[in-house]
Amino acid sequence: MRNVAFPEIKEALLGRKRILVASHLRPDPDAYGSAIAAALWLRAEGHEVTVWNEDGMLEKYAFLPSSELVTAPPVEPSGFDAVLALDTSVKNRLGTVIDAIAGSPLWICIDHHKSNEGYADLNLIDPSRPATGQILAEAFLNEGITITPEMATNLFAAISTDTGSFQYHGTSDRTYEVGAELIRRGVNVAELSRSLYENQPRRRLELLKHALVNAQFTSHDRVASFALSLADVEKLGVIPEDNEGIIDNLRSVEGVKAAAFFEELPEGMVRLSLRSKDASFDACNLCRQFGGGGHPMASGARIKGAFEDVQKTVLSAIDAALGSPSPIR
Ligand SMILES: [Mn+2]
Repeated sequence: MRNVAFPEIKEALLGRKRILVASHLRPDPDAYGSAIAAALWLRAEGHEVTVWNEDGMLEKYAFLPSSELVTAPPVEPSGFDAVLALDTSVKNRLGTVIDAIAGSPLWICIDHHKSNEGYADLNLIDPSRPATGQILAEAFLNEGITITPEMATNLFAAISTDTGSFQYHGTSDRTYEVGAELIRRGVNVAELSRSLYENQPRRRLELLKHALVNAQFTSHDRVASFALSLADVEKLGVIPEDNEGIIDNLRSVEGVKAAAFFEELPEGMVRLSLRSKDASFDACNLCRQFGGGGHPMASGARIKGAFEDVQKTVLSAIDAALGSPSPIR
């Protein structure tokens, strides 16, 4: 694959009138924030910009400035001169967006997933950055591109959530510097953080209660996991977007190196979300064994099989990957 620097991408977009900006399904604020910030930049440059996400704009992130730019793709395909895919590790994570693109536009990808093999014509993939939003923010700063308060807020939301509020692996001095630059350009940190972190629906708390009561500790208490069956979903009345972040409560337990969340899906499928807290356990490698991928510290997979069987298989694969516990604790 060909990895390029941002100026080459900027150059390639010059003179391309209609640009589609897209990001991965089951979007998080990095997917949305990067897409909205990129769209605002491209609009300011005079392009005709469309922003699609398979899930449209989720209610819980609709507070992001200019969130109304994001829509679900239409059924009838449209043609574009270029497609800019953001935060999307494999093309099929764009979901129904792909079916809505007619013709063969120039494909550009900007992403920070280690597992991204570069499916676009021009790829800017930098796994050393903890969020796609940071790659974009640095690119804008380096190129002297005007970052409006709306763009800054979207980029800050992207970085804040992907780093667990500037905490996780990959958060560097540069991340804080970029954060500071964005604050100087108009981010209201307290207001944004309240919208991001202190605005959860009651349903989500019910799900958290369920997770805490049903958490299991295995592999000498180095693995914490919980399972959510279709029956549980029905009983609790939760919707998929409520799941986000629940797993972090399990990972936060002392001594836990890996946290797994198993979600039963219709038609004999199971969604695995896997988190690592220790560099010696690579969640991405583990998920790849099951056809998934992501980051070393946060990955996922969709696995076919009976709910209980998949849990057993995955937990024993994690156990094997962890090896024997060290005798000195
Ligand atoms: Mn991301």
